[in-house]
Amino acid sequence: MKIAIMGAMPEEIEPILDKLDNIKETLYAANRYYEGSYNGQDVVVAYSKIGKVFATLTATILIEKFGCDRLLFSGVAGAISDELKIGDLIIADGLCQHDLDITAFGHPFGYVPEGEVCISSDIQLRNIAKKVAKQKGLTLKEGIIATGDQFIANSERKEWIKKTFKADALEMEGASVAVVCNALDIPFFILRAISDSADMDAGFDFDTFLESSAKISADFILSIVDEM
Ligand code: 3QA
Repeated sequence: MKIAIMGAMPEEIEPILDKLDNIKETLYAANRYYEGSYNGQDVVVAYSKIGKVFATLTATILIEKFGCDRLLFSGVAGAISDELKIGDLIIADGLCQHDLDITAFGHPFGYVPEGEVCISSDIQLRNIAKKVAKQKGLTLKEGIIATGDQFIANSERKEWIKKTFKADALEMEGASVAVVCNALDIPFFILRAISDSADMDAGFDFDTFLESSAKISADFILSIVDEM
């Protein structure tokens, strides 16, 4: 088993890199990939850069070039559900693209022919995450994560995403990782800790809580690796 651990921003993977042994850095496709081991388990770590296109590229390379057969995403997200406060953890049971729109042809938001509105993450990995949360006495919400190439700092847009996709949190990479892993048949899951509430304070909150929330997510991911 070789596990890919992916984030979008440097802050999201730095707490993980700090814990790896024997790191080997490879430059490929204009990005850095870090092969190493965590408590004896082979892992490959990378941050993609922000957004769906970069995330798609990085997830594909982690699988196709580095031979990873599991993919875990760790990072931060904007909350939609009122239950989620800054620092809280959510795992995606399903992921959708809120900015995908060919509704002019009568299709639902988030859908293109031969695709699906919502892609499910791996049930076994989700169960491991729940077990780890229980052991640690942490609350872990399970729900739908909506992805799009927009930083949402607007309550109206947030409400629209909530209503349209029944989403609990939003970010900018998860659904593209889901598309890649689903197509290549690689078990994956997406974990996020809340950094903001996607409202008019989101920019400020994000800057304030990016580092602390990214660390919460990264620590949880490493406990999951231990449990796999
Ligand atoms: C936002 C990051 C992107 O990778 C998606 C954080 C947290 N809150 C969000 C929100 N809307 C959408 N996504 C999120 N991540 C990048 S913009 C800031 C870049 O600063 C999740 C996320 N409300 C870089 C310094 O200039």
